[in-house]
Amino acid sequence: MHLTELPSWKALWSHFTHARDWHMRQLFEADPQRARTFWLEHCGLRLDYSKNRITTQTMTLLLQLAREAGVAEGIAAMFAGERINTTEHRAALHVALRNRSDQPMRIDGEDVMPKVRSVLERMAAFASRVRSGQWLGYTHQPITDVVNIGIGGSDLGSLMVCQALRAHAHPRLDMHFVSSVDSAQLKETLRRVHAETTLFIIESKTFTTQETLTNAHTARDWFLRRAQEPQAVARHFVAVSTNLKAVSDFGIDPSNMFEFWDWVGGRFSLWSAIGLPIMLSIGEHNFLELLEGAHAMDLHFRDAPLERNLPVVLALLGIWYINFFGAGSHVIAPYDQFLHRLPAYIQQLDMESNGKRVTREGRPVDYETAPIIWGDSGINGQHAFFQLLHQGTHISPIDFIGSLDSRGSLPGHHEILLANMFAQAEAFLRGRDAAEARAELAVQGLAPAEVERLQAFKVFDGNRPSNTLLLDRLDPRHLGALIALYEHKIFVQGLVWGLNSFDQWGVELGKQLAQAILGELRDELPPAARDASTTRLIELYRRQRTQPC
Ligand code: G6Q
Repeated sequence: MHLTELPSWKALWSHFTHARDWHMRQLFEADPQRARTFWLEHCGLRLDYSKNRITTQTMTLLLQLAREAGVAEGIAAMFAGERINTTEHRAALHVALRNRSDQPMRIDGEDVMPKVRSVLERMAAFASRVRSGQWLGYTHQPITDVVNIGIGGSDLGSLMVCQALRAHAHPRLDMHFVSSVDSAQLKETLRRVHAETTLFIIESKTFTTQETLTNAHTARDWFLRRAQEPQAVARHFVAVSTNLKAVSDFGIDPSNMFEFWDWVGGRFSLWSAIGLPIMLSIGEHNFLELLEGAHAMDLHFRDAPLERNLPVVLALLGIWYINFFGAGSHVIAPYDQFLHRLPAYIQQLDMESNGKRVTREGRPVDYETAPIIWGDSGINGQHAFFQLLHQGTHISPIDFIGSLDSRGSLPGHHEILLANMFAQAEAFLRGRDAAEARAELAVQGLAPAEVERLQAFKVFDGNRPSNTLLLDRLDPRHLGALIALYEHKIFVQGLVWGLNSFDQWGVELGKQLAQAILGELRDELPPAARDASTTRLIELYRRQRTQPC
């Protein structure tokens, strides 16, 4: 049945006519157990979702929505290796990449686990040689720098995890990530490394991506100018791809290629060979811990009842705000400097998965889908964009993410960090009403007229929803669980909205047009008929190339 026809959807709308007027201050006053009721723990992750505009009745209706929308069946289909990516006729079986049990995982009857394990073993053997210093460059020196060349799903995951787990990084290996075709990034990186001791990893699922291949060719030319001998490439270039032919056409020995498969979506690929930079940086043991954490979350997601299922609950809360309150965006605010790339990572995961306007059947939706995901380090955000979150006209639910463990922190710092995180969540919940604002101003000894004039600016409505996610500690296992939590949350939302969360056709149009425009910028193609604005921009560039300003 169509989403908006479901009984639970209609019941939620009728429930919303009351819920929109609730203030969370009253919800907390009315129910002293609230912080216990709306609390879930699993895999070393604690979710406090009591600071939401919900009651138990709201959750009952949202869970009914999940049941009527077929969430349980969708989860089962994913784990069964069904081709749930219907536009590309592919399974989305990234859970197999971190299946640490001895159970098979099948696609069309074939158990994919033997090949998953075999690639993991090759990665581990290679990583161990590089890390131990056995793998030598063309001048017989150990590797000191790893440059990952890739973009989107072939960049963000490894970059985010390597930064998050910097405390576990190998002391000799400096990790660098080059994604942009703006040569500034590659130039800057090459300036900092030496050909003799640098390992390049070219990561591309398709091995056709313009930005990655351009950077890869430039890096190889740079390397050969220094090494002077083509055989040296084999000691310094490895590839991660699904496209063996394109990798060997590029000149990388197939024995230096680490494979993955079409059933691994780019943005879900850090668990595959795409995670090679992660394994090089943190080692096999820690990489397996990352997989273990994700696997624990997978089992929880597959087996826990919907009402105690962390990804399902987070997904339903999101739907409550997006579809009923009209919240167009969602903020990710990590209170951990090492997690500062997490918002960007989740941005791709969510917006590329559910930024869709037609259902799996190709029918336009008549409800909102993915919100705009944004965010940054929470402690920095407090001094910047949090103003809008507190007193602006938009309502953006916020995920506060922090860890309980202060080990590794300088004395006193971790408490200040957590105090701020808790205080912000409290402020978003309670706000400050006019009476409180007046009282605060009066204490400062201001004249009554001035108190009256200023109070309007000092009022905070509060009632702004947030989730608090606390990790026991930021380590490979907890990070694995955290990432898998978001992957599955997004999948559940896609299921409720009836979307295919695993394709990304929106990325295509710009790529095709860029190829055509490139031909014109280089005078290789005649000007095509296009809009006046684009034509003018192309002409401007071509003119200035012959007559620089
Ligand atoms: C991810 C997307 C996209 C992709 C990049 C790189 O899900 O499909 O971000 O990862 O476009 O693609 P290649 O790995 O094929 O170079």
